[in-house]
Amino acid sequence: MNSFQIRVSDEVSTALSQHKPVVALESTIFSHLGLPSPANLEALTRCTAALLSHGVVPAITAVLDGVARVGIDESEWPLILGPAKKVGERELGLAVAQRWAVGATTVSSSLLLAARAGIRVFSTGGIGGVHRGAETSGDISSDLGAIAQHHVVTVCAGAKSFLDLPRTLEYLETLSVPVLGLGCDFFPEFTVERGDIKIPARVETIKELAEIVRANDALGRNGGILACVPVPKKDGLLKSFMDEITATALNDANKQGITGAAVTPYVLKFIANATHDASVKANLSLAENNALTAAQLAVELSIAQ
Ligand code: PSU
Ligand code: MN
Repeated sequence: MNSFQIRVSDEVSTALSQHKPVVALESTIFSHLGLPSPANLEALTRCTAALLSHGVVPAITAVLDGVARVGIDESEWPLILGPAKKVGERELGLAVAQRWAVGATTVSSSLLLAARAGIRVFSTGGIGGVHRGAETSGDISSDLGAIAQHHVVTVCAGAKSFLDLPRTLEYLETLSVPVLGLGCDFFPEFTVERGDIKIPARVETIKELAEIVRANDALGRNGGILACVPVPKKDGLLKSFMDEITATALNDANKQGITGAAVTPYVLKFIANATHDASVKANLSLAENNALTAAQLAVELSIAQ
């Protein structure tokens, strides 16, 4: 027998055994791959505080010293804030077997870890999706398959606006993922103040969202659900402004020959520089807001148990 197993922190496992609310968080967004320093620490602090303010236990996922972890405490935060290797779901086994020092988990690997630990709600910024030009590059984030597969609700501000959003939504439909807009008619576009693609379904309240989660459970659907919340209005960026910057960023990535897993971190960084960090401010705001929403959902689901 090998000893490859997921290490769930005492705090998280106690909360789960007592049916207390727990929300999983990924670590890529908090690493240098997702946000520049010191905004990454601010994001981690604000997201964690948002969960704690609702009495929810944060369960940050990561690979540390070759161990897949669910729930890391504050003394270990510096590890994920520093240099890290991106760990999608397919890299998890690799990172464990090869004992990677610090693996930053993406949406897909976090969902696997959350599901194995028995956590029902996961919060992130914007999910990955179908990249523009995917018809030739074939670049489709493994986030989508993982959202469909794992029995976890992902709370997000839609998908990153530099993706091909209509195709991302089509793909989610193909995978049979319920896509719900909380108080919004349009699929949120990450840091953009208002999207313009109609969302498949709108819900008004957290209670309604929880009811949909329970109905899916009762029907024996074992996959995930995508709950979308727009970036708070005061921090959202203008669509026309972002469209222009995105076009330049993608052009630049293309010219530099950036492909595969490197595309998302490269484009995020380019946009942060080009917007003089307004995109970073929006990213922090939406990540915190998603954590607040996820916290409310986790509380609602835990009450009904
Ligand atoms: N959203 C952010 N920042 C990020 C990401 C998403 O605001 O860094 C990361 C997430 O970890 C997501 C990943 O799972 O990008 C998707 O990468 P790719 O497109 O290579 O699958
Ligand atoms: Mn990709």
